[in-house]
Amino acid sequence: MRQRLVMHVDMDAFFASIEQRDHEEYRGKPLIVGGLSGRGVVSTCSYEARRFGVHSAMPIVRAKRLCPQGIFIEGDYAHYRAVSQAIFAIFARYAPVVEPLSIDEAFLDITGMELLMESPRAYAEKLKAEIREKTGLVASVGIAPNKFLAKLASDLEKPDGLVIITEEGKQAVLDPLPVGRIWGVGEKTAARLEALRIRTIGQLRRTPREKLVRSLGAHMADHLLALASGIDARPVAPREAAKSIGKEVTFPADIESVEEVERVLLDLAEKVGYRLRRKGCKGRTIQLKLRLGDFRTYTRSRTLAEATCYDRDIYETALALYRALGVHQGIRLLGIAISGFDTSGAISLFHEEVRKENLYAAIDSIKKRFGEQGITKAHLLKRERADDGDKEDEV
Ligand code: TTP
Ligand code: MG
Repeated sequence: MRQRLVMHVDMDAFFASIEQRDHEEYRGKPLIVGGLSGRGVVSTCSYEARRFGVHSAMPIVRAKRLCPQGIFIEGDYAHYRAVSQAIFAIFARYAPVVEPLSIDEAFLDITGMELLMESPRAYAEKLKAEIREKTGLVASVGIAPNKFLAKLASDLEKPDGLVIITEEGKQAVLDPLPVGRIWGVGEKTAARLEALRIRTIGQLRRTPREKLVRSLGAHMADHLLALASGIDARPVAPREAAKSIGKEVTFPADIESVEEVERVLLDLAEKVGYRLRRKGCKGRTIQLKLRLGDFRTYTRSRTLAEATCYDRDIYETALALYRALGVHQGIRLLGIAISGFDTSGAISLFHEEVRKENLYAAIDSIKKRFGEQGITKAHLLKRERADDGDKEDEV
């Protein structure tokens, strides 16, 4: 197979850098962007603030203790989204295929573009310079033969980084790093590996497959061994706008009570809402799916007057649909999906909207850091059930 060339670009201290660009008085200072209410969390902070130990998803209260001289601001998410669009417009001119990962980062497949570049390094320097010129912001770039290594590379010399990992050099870079640097290794997997005394990627790579399979299962073991060897065949794939976003769950034993249905719907609504907000979109049509033990399946939907991305709206609509259906027993599967996306992306400036956006931004910040279980109603954590995963219908 021809060697690929993948570039990963990630903006440095994105929200904070935008604010420092726009406000001279913030430059060179520890600046913290986040929800300022009592229970708010840090969205991000300038590198000056990171020296005090402040980081994303930390409670604001703690950030204030660590860095009392810091400047604390709420942030303007609509503004950050607009800047993000300008950056993605630049990306689009540097690669035929761009895969957005979040508001400030993307993979660019630059395989076969040698004619356009003196060298991969010169190409990345040109891109960084153009971003700086057009937006006044600094990006870190990683280039490697695959996505995993490219993402790792962009992070190695942040801020203002530019790191190239080659096929020949990859093992030397990977081996000393802690296993937590592998994309997808969260606290749980890291703890399992720690129990096997595997701390570095090098140790992981040299562990017999069977030993890993016993602890993590074949699927995870193979996945980790490949990444530890710097192998990752996942293609850079553009994300088409999804037509619908949904989540459904199948229960190990059919559920029999209305209370239980309500709890599950709340959980599903929170998950769907979170994913909508991460994509920065709102939907108007909410669909409920319900399957009985005998596989009879019902779907019901309702279109709201206004598009939403809020858990409460999604939950209340799904609940109303469920109540109207009048089926209360022997439920095998429940799902919620939302479609009819609002493409304008316009954000209402009414106070109530802003307050809600900030509240949900704070919730999402925690979820992004700790996974979707980061914030959820405590009683949901007690439930054991099979999760059918995310559903996203590509156009
Ligand atoms: P990141 O790229 O993770 O962080 P960053 O750009 O601020 O800093 P770095 O130089 O380390 O890349 O996230 C991009 C933006 O997403 C960030 O500026 C704010 C937002 N964000 C949150 O709102 N909450 C979070 O928990 C995280 C991690 C990011
Ligand atoms: Mg970033």
